[in-house]
Amino acid sequence: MQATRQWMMAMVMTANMIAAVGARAGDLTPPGAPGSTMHTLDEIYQQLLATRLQVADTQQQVADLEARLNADGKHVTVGDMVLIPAGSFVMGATTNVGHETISDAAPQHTVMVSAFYMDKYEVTSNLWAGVYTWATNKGYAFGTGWCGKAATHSAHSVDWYDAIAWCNARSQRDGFTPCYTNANGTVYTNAAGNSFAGGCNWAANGYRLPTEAEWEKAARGGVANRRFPWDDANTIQHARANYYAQPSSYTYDTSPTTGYHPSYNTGGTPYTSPVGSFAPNGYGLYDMAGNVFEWCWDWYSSTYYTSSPGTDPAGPASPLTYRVLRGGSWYFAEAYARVAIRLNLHPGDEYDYLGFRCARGL
Ligand SMILES: [Ca+2]
Repeated sequence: MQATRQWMMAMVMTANMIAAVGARAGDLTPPGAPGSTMHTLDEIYQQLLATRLQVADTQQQVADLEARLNADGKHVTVGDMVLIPAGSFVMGATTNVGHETISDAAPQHTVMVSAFYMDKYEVTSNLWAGVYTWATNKGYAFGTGWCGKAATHSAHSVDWYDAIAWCNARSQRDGFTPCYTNANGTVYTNAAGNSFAGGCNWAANGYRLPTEAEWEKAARGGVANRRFPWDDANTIQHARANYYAQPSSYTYDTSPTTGYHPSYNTGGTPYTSPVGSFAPNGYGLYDMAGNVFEWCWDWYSSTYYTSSPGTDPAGPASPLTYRVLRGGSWYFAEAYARVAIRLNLHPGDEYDYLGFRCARGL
């Protein structure tokens, strides 16, 4: 509490200092030289620096408390993110539910994943647009951008490069450390050229794409040996997700309605749904099956599971051709909504069935 009070006092002092030199919030260059009752730029800088450190301290305290609450079995959410607790899970095609032959999702293997935050929802068109505007005003550059059927629907037609630059912008806008850096260590802000030769700073606390292992752990919702993100059945219906139903082709599709989801196949494609239109999974995450596919960080290798590390795997290290996407979509059949299924596309590809959601380290 004392740290919070100090932080609030610092904020008031800082606001007073800015007012004293006639500068506006967000504009720390005062008009003219400081007078006898004014603070110098250096003084303002020092105070802001102290405030920033106090904010970081408060964020750490919040993270510590969240971890303790989670250890006590509480369901912790931070804004629109959920804390996925540290722990092991069995990754890969679930063999005990029958005909689950997914050659590139074998063998099943146990993976330890450190705690992380995950967006409850796919990034919406509204969230994308807000960060996008902020980012382009700060010098970020994107490729062809994005589309969204409505403000609360998923952003789609986002390529992988734009997605990671957008993650950096969201981090900077919200006061976190960006994760994606260029080869020279600078923040990755230029996705217009569809190239990325840098890496991910996993220790940074900013927004980023989940790894494939993080995504699958999150999708399984804390429940083992299930085909879909829910824990009470190994079947799927339109009541649970937005996908292309073919109950005559798949025994595990018991939907009474076939084809596109009847509630959303209007107004032209894409037939996305407002995020969160269906029940969440055990971690409180929505649309982990269907609506739009979601980009992951990892390069795609069909044989990765035969050699992936047991702790926090992040995909093949060497540059390959395709990046992983997960979770099915309004346009794809039920088989692609399974938690273990792995798809891949070129990172420059963009489709109206493909979006993403963010993870964030603690
Ligand atoms: Ca999805």
